[in-house]
Amino acid sequence: MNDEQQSLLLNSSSRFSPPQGVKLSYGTAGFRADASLLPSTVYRVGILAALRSLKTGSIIGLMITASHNKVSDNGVKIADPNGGMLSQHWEPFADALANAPSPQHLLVLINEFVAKEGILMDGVSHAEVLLGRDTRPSGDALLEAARQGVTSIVGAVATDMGVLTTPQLHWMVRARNKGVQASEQDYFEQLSSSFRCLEDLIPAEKSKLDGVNNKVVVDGSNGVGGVKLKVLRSLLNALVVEVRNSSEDGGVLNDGVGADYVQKEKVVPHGFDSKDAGIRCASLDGDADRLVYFIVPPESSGRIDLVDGDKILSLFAIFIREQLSFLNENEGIKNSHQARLGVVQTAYANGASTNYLKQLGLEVNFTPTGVKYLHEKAAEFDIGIYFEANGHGTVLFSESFVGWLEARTKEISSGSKGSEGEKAALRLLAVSKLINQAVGDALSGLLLVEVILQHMGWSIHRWNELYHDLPSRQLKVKVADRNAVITANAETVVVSPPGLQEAINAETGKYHQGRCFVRPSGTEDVVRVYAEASTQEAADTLSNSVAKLVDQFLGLGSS
Ligand code: NG1
Ligand code: ZN
Repeated sequence: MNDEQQSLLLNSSSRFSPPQGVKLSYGTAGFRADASLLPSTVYRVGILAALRSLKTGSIIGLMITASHNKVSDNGVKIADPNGGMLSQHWEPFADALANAPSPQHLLVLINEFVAKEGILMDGVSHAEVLLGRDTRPSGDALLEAARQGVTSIVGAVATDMGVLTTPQLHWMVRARNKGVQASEQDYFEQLSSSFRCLEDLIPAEKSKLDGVNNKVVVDGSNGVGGVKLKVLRSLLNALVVEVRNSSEDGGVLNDGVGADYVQKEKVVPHGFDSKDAGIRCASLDGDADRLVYFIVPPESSGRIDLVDGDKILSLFAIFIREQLSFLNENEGIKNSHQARLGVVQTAYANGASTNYLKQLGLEVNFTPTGVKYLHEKAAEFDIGIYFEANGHGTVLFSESFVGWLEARTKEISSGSKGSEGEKAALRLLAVSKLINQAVGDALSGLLLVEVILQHMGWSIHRWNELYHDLPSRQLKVKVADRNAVITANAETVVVSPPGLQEAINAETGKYHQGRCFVRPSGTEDVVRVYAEASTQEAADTLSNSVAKLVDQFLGLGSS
């Protein structure tokens, strides 16, 4: 590092003191904390992003958001060149940077790291970081901190992309690095045109929207998703999208609204009531990377029927499997491409969804919790569908399969209606453009759900009836050290402390259709307990008993 670079870093970092007595960690979702604690961390993540751009020779993204957390929190995370999450290999460096006590320590860390990684800080190499933020009031000042971090590396520029959903920023990073159009307008155009293409390919007998079914009401969690959805809907024809709880409506972000609230509490969000009974409703989270649907029942109990990420996955799987079977039936002789379809879930997926998917003959894979694991696994297939029950997920298409689809669809003369196989190829290609290939995206997910329901001629009730969720319960247990819980087999088995798994097995064995697992949270200082059984009462009792076991084995020691 030359003198100019050194003094630039020392000068700018002296303006951002790290908070005293707080240890921050780049968890499964980046750094998150009360916004007042974050300027120095965001500034330092700006430095990291610039270094990552130098290292990879590609554009990097930096998103300022705390997703479904309360409005006074904020956070920061990095999008890697392919639009995915930051390589896990860099996470320890992120932790070290955020916690360096002084500018001098920071400089030593950076020097050591660039030497180890072989990053050329010659002042000639160019780096670029795209910055985005959600609607949180603290976002503007934190974006400025990020900009200062990026530009404290000689040769690095920061491009402010403005207020965005998290998936929009990931999409833009991916598109820029592929050398294709990457503005926000391009995003909206790609989503809306592929949606219209799928609409045009709906079988004639099902294509008549009946005036009841063409409307979806969306809870925007008082965040950025509602604002963007309003732009997107202006580019659609037949679908009516009513947006409630959008950030400009004045409600508090994520307060009694949004996908996280709806999924965890299973109650009607603010802005919805019994007048919405029976209508197709959906909820986004604060940065619009999660999507769940719900139905308000006719009686005013305040409860909802949740149509969660597992059911979205099932809907996508049915549709894609149908298209693949058309392809194979009609194209089998002409083309030998047998696409491999896989689905990926975590242990939080409802057991009824897993059984259903297996009954369809699909290959179901499990990974530990965390989008990066699911995404990585799904990328092994020609078409990989992954979802967390909480509504984060997407459908990944391999480059070779997209290439095959492109070549196949080019042969179809324009205007011709084509065979079932040809239509299936066109549909799959449109799905690969509609659904975000970088991360889970509530807006693109919503459009795909909507067009598949039209394609099937299904109401939300018909969709919800695919299978019945087993009753489940999630609990949190405070323990002295959550990292004392070590798990294996995609977090379904505890290997340490010894004896705990045997005790959980003995308890679970008492319940019909019982299933239970415990794991340390990656985002909160708790151990989570998940239990399923044939009745709600049984799921509640099982989860309570296992929570007691966790407390006995790992308790705070005070009682
Ligand atoms: P943790 O706190 O590790 O359980 C939670 C969610 C994850 C994921 C991350 C990131 C549950 C049970 N866990 O992780 O699925 O979304 O937050 O936001 O919902
Ligand atoms: Zn989110």
